[in-house]
Amino acid sequence: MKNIKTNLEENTLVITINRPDKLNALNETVLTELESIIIDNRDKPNIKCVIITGEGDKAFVAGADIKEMSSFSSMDAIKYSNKGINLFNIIESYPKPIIAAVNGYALGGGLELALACHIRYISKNAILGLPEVSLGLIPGFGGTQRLRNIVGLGNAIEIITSANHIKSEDAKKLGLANKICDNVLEESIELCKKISNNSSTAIRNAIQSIVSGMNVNYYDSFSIENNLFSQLYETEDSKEGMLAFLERRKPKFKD
Ligand code: DAK
Repeated sequence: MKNIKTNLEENTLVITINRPDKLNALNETVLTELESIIIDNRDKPNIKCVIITGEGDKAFVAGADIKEMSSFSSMDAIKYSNKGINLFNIIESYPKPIIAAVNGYALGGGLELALACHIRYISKNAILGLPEVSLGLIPGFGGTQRLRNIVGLGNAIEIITSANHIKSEDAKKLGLANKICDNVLEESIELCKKISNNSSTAIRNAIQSIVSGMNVNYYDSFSIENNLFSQLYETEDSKEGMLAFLERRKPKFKD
């Protein structure tokens, strides 16, 4: 891999976007490599959580690669756009929790990537924003929709139309960040360890219920939840989880 590094921290796969001299901007190679790693690890039972972060302490991802984008033909633009949209949808619907460990700038496509992740832990020096309108563009990887879902209509319109840089405290207040961290990677790994103690099958169904529920009518979403809930009664994990509670011991999930 040219622009991505990976390492395993117990059951957590840490993916680091590695272009620090370009503030980890997303070029086509990064998107291709990220997609391949995400897909390859989807069904590996030893991997229970994924963290995406950026190399260095200055940036998570400073956006789509403006230099690369500026020389696109319209065919290139469609290819790039499809690649990004497809990848971010895969991330959002991934069966394992994906945490964005935001260590500095998360701008444009970088914030869109973090918004597609399930959880956002950010460093104190993090700066978030969708400045595309200042380049004569709009967010194109699903950011308009995901931002609105997370911060609400008024906040989303203000953030996108102003192209404001949002500091960590404000990001937390807006609900853009789950937590401001002293050491964002360490604290993300700690969270993953906690998550890994729980049943992976139940976690998979919970994420599916939450994410698919967003795309249907409110009352239909309860049927999705109901189906995913009842399916779990056929798993060893649910039997073990409830038995362990009754026997006052820690469960041993098989996944
Ligand atoms: N792309 C390419 N290179 C970048 C970059 C980026 N987004 N951000 C930074 N760099 C590069 C700089 O060019 C510089 O490279 P050299 O000149 O040293 O070779 C290096 O990283 C260091 O950056 P600076 O020298 O600028 O560092 P500073 O500390 O002075 O400033 C900064 C940091 C983050 C404030 C600044 O670099 C900056 O404003 N960067 C651009 C941020 C930005 O505008 N991001 C949004 C990009 S647009 C779509 C899909 C997606 C998108 C749109 C449509 N469709 C499918 C339709 C998404 C668009 C975007 O993300």
